[in-house]
Amino acid sequence: MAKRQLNRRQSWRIDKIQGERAARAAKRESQAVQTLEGGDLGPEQLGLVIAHFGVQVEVEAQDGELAGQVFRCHLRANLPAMVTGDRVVWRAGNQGIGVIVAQLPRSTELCRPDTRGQLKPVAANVDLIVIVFAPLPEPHANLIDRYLVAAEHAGIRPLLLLNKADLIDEQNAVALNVLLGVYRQLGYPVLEVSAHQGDGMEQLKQQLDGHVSVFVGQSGVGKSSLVNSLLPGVDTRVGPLSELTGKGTHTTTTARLFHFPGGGELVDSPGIREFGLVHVSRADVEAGFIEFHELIGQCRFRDCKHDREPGCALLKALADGRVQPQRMASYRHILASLPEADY
Ligand SMILES: Nc1nc2c(ncn2[C@@H]2O[C@H](COP(=O)(O)OP(=O)(O)O)[C@@H](O)[C@H]2O)c(=O)[nH]1
Ligand SMILES: [Mg+2]
Ligand SMILES: [Zn+2]
Repeated sequence: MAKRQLNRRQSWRIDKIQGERAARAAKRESQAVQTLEGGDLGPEQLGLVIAHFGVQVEVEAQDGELAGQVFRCHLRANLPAMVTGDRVVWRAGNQGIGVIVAQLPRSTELCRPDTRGQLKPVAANVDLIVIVFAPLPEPHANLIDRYLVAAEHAGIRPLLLLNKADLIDEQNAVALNVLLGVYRQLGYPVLEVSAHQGDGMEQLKQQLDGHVSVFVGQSGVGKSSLVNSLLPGVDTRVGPLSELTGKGTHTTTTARLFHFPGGGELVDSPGIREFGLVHVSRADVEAGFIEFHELIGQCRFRDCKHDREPGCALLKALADGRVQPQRMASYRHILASLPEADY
């Protein structure tokens, strides 16, 4: 079915209404902050944003006697937008409501395009991308390579996780070993687990400890099963902990931060699990193939497309076996899928 197109007048009205709504929300917000600031505020302390709803966020106290407790917080005007995973300085007000006074620098940002195609951060300070695949649905090396490019682009370390190890049989074992071998040879950490049978789950917990992780991968590989097994008794679909004050400003969370009982944090939302390759250039794709790093810049022609040019360092490495054919094919496939303008 074709999407109903809004005409210009309708879109203009919607934009206008949304603009007015945002202005009213901002006004309420600054009044709320003023009221809080007028009262007794606690000392400045460190906090972790565990969820955000438009103009308000949920902050977990990181130090002092409040450590571990969760507070709804308003944002002081002039602060940048907050996302889940942000580390902040905040002050407690009365009735469990606080004010964020500063945002600490982010070590990483996971971005997604919004409805207008603009890249927006959705999570901050994630430092491990767990790329999940399984014997079934049949894994595609190309998809794994896309996630690796995305991870490299975001500056976040990847972990390759083969789930459903209980489904490895005589039929698929050889192909799976070849696939895993490609990534082990490149030096990527690879783990085999079964969310159902529990094999390898202890090693996985050890790998997650001390990190802020996201789980990504195609539908059906067992991400929900893994997360449920690692977070027993937690409903990851839950939105806000409580109804927030702002009437009519019902906004759903884009991501929420959870603590693994075995150590480490998970940032999770359906959107993040679908995190893929967005808005990368040819150079980004090349940078995402770690075995190319020492080869880029070594070709005879500076604008070499590594296609059939003489003196191409990548083609030579391919012929010598230093670049694996499957990875070269994957590289070409990803490049071919980029919009023309990104070349
Ligand atoms: N055999 C087997 N099946 C699994 C395992 N983990 C998940 N599944 C099954 O795979 C299917 C998809 O799992 P789900 O967690 O919904 O995957 P998601 O789409 O990535 O979130 C479900 O039928 C699960 O029961 C596993 O370790 N072994
Ligand atoms: Mg799922
Ligand atoms: Zn070349």
